[in-house]
Amino acid sequence: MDLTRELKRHVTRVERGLDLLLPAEATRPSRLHTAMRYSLQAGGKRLRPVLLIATAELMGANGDDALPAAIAIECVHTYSLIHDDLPCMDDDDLRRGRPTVHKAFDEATAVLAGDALLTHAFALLATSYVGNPALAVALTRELADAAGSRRLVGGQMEDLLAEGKADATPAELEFIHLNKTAAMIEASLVMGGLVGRADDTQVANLRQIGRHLGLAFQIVDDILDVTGDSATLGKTAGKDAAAGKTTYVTLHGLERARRLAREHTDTALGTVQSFSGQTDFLRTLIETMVARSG
Ligand code: GRG
Repeated sequence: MDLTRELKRHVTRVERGLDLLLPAEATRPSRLHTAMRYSLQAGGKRLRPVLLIATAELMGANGDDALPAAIAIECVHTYSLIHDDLPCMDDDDLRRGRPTVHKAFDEATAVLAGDALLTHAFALLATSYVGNPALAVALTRELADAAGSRRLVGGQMEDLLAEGKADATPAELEFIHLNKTAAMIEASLVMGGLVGRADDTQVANLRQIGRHLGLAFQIVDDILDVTGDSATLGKTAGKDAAAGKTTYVTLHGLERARRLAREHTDTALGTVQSFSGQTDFLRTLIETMVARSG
């Protein structure tokens, strides 16, 4: 299969959806809506929305029906990046290859743009799936769980608490990454499944894929922080070491970290095999997401 062409088809659909489903820059207050679009339209890789749409299509749904859910997850992901970059959190100047929102605008605007994106995500689910209330509720619950205090926000809290703590344990690190990173990847797959009317077993399998893919993705991110450069990454490299953070690389070394990433990827790919239908794109996408570590 031609991954590049298929990926382009998905990303084009997501970019079009972002433009269509976000308030226009001119909407009052224009500064806020401009900041929301500035961060969203800065050219992220769109992995989560593409995963969501690809999963819905794998389950036999029409990709357009999955688009509002895909935009909702990208809104939540982007809010988390904007807030993560703030001086009170990771304090970063560069994101998606451009100045972070608080650098390009100001801190208060960055906080508000993040708040507004998070809220907009749920408004999108409520309005776009109003014709299928059971689906609207299931999608809302999934996204709220993944983005909430036990998962994304909780993972970020423990990440901040672990900062400078050179003796974090593998179990602590796993909690952080299962929630800070894997939760949103898991939700992408599950929400795609829900749009495609997945049954309970299929949802459980999608969760399993998301969990292992999320961990592999984070291990690769830790590796790239050591081996990558800021220009290629579009964000500041070497930040983990500078912050004295425990990562998969500090805990296990580069070679074992690479091996662990491979193992989690293989588990994710193995579970994809449980789906009948056209799994080529999903399998290739998973490989691509974790192939960045070289
Ligand atoms: C502020 C509640 C809150 C959470 C922040 C997302 C996050 C949690 C922190 C960002 C730091 C980090 C390394 C997170 C791990 C997940 C990750 C690698 C995010 C970046 O995702 P990509 O590479 O980014 O898909 P793009 O820009 O391509 O969308």
